[in-house]
Amino acid sequence: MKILKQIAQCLETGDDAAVPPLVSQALAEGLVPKTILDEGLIAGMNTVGERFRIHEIFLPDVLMAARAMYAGMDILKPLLIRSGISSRGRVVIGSVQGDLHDIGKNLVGIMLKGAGFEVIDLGNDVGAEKFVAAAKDHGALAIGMSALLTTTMPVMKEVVDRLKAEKLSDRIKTIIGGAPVSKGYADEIGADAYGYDCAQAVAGVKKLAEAVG
Ligand code: B1M
Repeated sequence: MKILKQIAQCLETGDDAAVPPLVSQALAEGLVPKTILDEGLIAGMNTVGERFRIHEIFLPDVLMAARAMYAGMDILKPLLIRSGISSRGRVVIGSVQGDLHDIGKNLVGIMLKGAGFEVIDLGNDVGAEKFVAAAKDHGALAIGMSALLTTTMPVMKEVVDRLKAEKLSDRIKTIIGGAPVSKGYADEIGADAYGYDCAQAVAGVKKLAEAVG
């Protein structure tokens, strides 16, 4: 669809001013928010990531793309969050220590809120101790961790290990995700669930909520 391609292209050119009117236009044309997110904003960001990987573009371009992504997410956010739903439980989320990537984590938070969970977002660069302390303080049923760098993924294991050491793993579950993370890695470190994308993150947390009762 032409409008989705235009949105994706705005991310590639870092044109954050052009994104909101295009997203509004796409909505007016009857496209659902999830399609605009997946096939417009995320598709554009994927191209940016690939071009960055092969050194066709550089860090400032990626930053501009992130700004354009957020300009679009601002419009979609209220549409993705349904209001007035009673809480299905609390979930603590964050990007792990050393990791400043927060777009995917924020999307996971938006979708969890939309599914009726209360979300305590610790932001980015969050260490194991802080994750566990926040989950205890808020009586959370799960900790959701996001990592975009292979170098920061080990923090996820630290959280899992800390929960085990404090004998909390029965009542505080873990779910992990992010581009370099896989189901295999989740199994390897003993995380309770893995989400390939934000929709799977919601499905995973729902299952965990059932498991902890
Ligand atoms: Co960076 N970066 N970046 N970056 N960046 C990547 C991750 C990279 C793959 C790019 C590349 O080389 N192709 C690469 C990592 C390589 C590696 O580790 N193997 C990389 C690098 C190297 C770096 C720096 C080191 C660059 C440098 O400084 N030389 C640096 C590190 C900074 C740091 O964190 N300490 C850096 C910096 C940045 C910016 C700040 C410029 C910016 C981030 C801005 C921001 O987040 N506010 C940025 C961006 C934008 C990217 C790419 C291009 C896009 C990431 C993104 O937002 N994608 C990325 C390339 C890529 O991933 N293709 C790249 C869109 C987002 C919706 O997807 O976050 O994957 P994602 O979330 C998905 C799923 O993964 C899942 O759901 C979401 C979709 O529904 N998901 C979960 C995410 N979290 C989940 C949690 C769950 C479940 C599912 O459960 C709890």
